[in-house]
Amino acid sequence: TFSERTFIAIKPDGVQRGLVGKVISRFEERGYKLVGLKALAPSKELAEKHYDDLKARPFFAGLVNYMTSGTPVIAMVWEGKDVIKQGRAMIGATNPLESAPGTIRGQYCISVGRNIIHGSDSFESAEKEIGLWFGKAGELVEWTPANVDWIQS
Ligand code: DAT
Ligand code: MG
Repeated sequence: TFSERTFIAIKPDGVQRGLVGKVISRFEERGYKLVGLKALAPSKELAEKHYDDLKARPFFAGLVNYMTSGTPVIAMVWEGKDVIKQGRAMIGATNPLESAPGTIRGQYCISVGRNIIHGSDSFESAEKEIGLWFGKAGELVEWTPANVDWIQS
């Protein structure tokens, strides 16, 4: 729907590699609206809650260590038509070696353990992740872009 929101995060490798602006530009240029953004070094508790559905997987400990390296994660909420599904398509497959060229992962990375970006995979996970990373009141901003009528009708 029009006001659908998704949680997108640039992971520590994306930040270290200077890809923050490029990722933000793709969402901005597509016509999506940024309603929340912050840099934070997530706690182990936050990383574990974020990836709760993967806790039984053999790579879970490594995944949590990577996310809690001390390098910031850039946590964002993007809003707009079909943004959850479209965001996943823009990001590309989980394994960058299977991500189509031109997707974010397909353009910028080659390793599943260093795949630079996260995006919510469903409405339910978007709700959960936005609440987890932007739980405090006032962290998300409702606003109307001046170009809104030129992006959707
Ligand atoms: P996605 O990030 O595309 O939603 P996911 O939710 O299945 O993928 O997994 C979360 C992250 O865990 C993924 O971005 C990278 C890591 N991961 C997934 N599968 C992995 C594997 N087989 N080996 C190492 N890391 C993996
Ligand atoms: Mg996932």
